Order: sequence, then structure tokens, then C-alpha cells
Amino acid sequence: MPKQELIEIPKPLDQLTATEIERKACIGKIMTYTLKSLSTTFVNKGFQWLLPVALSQSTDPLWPDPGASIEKRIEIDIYGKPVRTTASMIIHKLVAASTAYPKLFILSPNIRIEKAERAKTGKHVYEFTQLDFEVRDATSKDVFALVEEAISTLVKDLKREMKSELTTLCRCDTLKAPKTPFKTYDRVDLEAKYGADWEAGISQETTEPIWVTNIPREFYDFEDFKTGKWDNYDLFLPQFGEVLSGAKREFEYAKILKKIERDQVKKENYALILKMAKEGRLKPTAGGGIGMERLVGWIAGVKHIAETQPFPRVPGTVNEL
Ligand code: ASN
Repeated sequence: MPKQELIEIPKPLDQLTATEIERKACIGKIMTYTLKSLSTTFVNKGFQWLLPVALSQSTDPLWPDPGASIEKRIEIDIYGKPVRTTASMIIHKLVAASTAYPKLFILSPNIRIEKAERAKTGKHVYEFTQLDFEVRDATSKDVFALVEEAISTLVKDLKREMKSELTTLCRCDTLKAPKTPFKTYDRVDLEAKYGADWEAGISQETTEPIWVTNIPREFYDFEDFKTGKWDNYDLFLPQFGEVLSGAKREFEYAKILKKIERDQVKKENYALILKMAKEGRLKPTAGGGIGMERLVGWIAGVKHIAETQPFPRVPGTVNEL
């Protein structure tokens, strides 16, 4: 990871020089290729492509979350009811996968107003898009296989078909198609090795994408109350860290209720999920979400993931567009 002070804040389109515009265009072509490749993989595997929503009563609590740094939560009233901007579509995914859409994905804009001090980490933006997916009756292993195939196919094809763009970005030789299966680490072992800042430790050291499992976080990820182990996972990329988080999900009413109360999350914001679980209508699912800016940032070798955004969303900076 480049030192924070060496990272320049990505500029808006109207302020770029001719060389910077050329670079921006190359990154844009890689983003287009990536969106096409991943959506084709998911559609070919029988996933339904859902359109996203921006305002809902219920959204991701993002709590408890070891990586969270939310400065402000956006809540407004429409038609006399409070709604929040989408933090992630996890709750929508659970309901959709349990009912009409057993295999689904969404290119979902997520708004997370990160603290301004995260401007130069290079891996945070205050609006990003995830390819968020969910599969009924799937296991973590199924998700690993799906994601590994999608990412290795993408990089292999890109290296063949986007040579000139990768050359302009100086990534032609350094970008390697990752070997599958990816290595898997338990968070407990990483903590023992790197201490509390294990996320930074492992993302600086690894040269390949890796899975990390068993991470204590939000109520919707599956936790085995007997062993204390979480059946969830993050995919880490060299330099950029977590590019995907996901899990096998909780679907039993008593467990969900207990965890919501334990985490002191507002129960009234999750009434629908609780009701469906109580009636046995919430199904076992597993899924995850791939952060598109971090994935393409890694492929293109950028210093700051906002370079992959046509309209950069750098924490602390608000441009006209
Ligand atoms: N998309 C994630 C998941 O599927 C949730 C998140 O982004 N917080 O678990």
C-alpha cells in the first residue's frame, strides 16, 4: 500500500490533463469489461439480475462491523415515513432470495458517509457499487467456488483482450490470473500473527486474493452459538484489502432476535425480516457483495479507488458532480 501522504486525491473529470484523461479512459474500459464479464458469468449460471433501490425503511445496520467508520447516516421522510439511503441491499437480498428470486444479483449503489480522515487510505469512497448476490440453500463453499471462477475467468480474459489498456496502466506484466482455489485463513490465526490490525497486515503481505473466515459482525451472518464460530468470509486483495464480504445467513427467528437485541440494533427497522423468520418464510441462503471500485482498482493498479469512478466520491470532498 503506498504511504497515505503519497496518495493524491483523484480529481473530477473537468480538471484532468490530456494524459490523465487517457488513463481515465483505459480504467473506464476495464470497468466496462469487468461489468460485462461478471454479469455474464452470473446470468449464465441462472442468476436473475435485479434493479437496485435507493430509499428504504430498512437497510444494512453496518453494525457491529470491525471496519466501520460511518460519520453520518442519512434518513429523510417521504410520504410521512422515515427512509434511509441504501447502505447495502442485504435485507432486500434475504427477502428476495427467500421468495421470488432464489439466485439473484444486483449492481447496487451503496452510500456510506465515511469519516473525512479516510480520504487518503486509497480504498475508501463514500458512494460505491457492489455486485451483491444471494443464493438460496447455498453453502460458503458454493460461494467460494462461484467467486473464484468469476474472478479468475475475468482476469484471464482481460489479460488476453485488454492488452493495450493494461500496457498503458503498466499492469500488463504484474497482473497475474489468480490460482484457484484461493487460500483460506481463519481470522483468529491472523489476529494471533498480526494483532488487532490483521486486515492491514494480511493485505500488505499477500500477493494473491485470499479468503478470511470467522469474522464477528452483523446479525444476519451465521454464528454457531455452540462453538462461537461465524460461517462468514471476506475476500482480500493485495493492497486494497476486503473486496467482498459475505456469509451463510441466519434464518431462524430466535437467533435473529437474540442477535439484534445483543447488538442493540433498532428492532423496529427489521420488523419484516423478523416477521418472515417467525413465520418460517425466511430461507437459508448464502451470498456476498463484490466492491466494483476495489476490484477494478486492483486490476488497473490505481493508487486510489476513486480513480475508477467517473465522478470521484472521496471522503471529505464534495464536487459539483
Ligand atoms: N453485501 C454484503 C453481504 O452480502 C453486506 C455488506 O455489504 N455489508 O454480506
